[in-house]
Amino acid sequence: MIDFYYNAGPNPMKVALFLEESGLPYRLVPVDMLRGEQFSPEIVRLNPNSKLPIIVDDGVTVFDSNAILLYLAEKYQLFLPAAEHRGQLLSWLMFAATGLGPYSGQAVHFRHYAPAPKDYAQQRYSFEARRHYDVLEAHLAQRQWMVGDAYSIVDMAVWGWIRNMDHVLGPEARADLPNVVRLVQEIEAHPAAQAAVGLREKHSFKAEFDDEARRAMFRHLEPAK
Ligand SMILES: N[C@@H](CCC(=O)N[C@@H](CS)C(=O)NCC(=O)O)C(=O)O
Repeated sequence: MIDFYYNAGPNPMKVALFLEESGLPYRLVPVDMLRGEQFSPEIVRLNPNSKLPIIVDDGVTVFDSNAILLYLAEKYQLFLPAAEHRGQLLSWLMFAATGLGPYSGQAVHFRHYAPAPKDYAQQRYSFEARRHYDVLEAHLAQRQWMVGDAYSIVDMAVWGWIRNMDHVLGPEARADLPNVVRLVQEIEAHPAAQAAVGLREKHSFKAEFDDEARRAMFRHLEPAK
């Protein structure tokens, strides 16, 4: 049995999609990040970086969404591109892990949450996030799926973020990214994607971005001790 520590954020959603697509049995463990539950001793023991997702699979702990996708795909031999595409698999997974995800996350922060003055930072992160989506657009203009000729964990890894493109880049970006939009639509036609997105309804995650949430999410604003 797999314990899946999650919330409805882009990174946990990639793993939710894999679990739903695979049909593997799993148990949901909700972690409410706006209440700061990611800093509890239990979570820190599993992931010293205090972030989600985390899985515990028969006693084996794995954190970081792209590591989890690779671990599950290899262990259960599911959604792995053919061996000849190994180089592309690793390259695009790392692109998602080190570029698409972090730049999208920072673009969201500066677009929607950061206090002024923020023009320089917003411009920098919006530009870099958009650049990553443009790389995806050019890549997907040539092929149906991210790697090889079949749906794989790389599509799941990018889906977590590209499904939120309006929030990351602004809704106007869609018109320039038809192939990125197409991939989102293709994946979201799967019942597994609908099930993954629907998981959040099973728990009453905090929605209000109040002082408690700000303390949990913006720890850099706390006065130095
Ligand atoms: N590199 C990590 C990033 C994980 C991450 O940032 N997760 C967010 C949810 S999408 C989180 O747990 N945030 C809590 C926090 O920043 O305190 C991954 O891909 O899993």
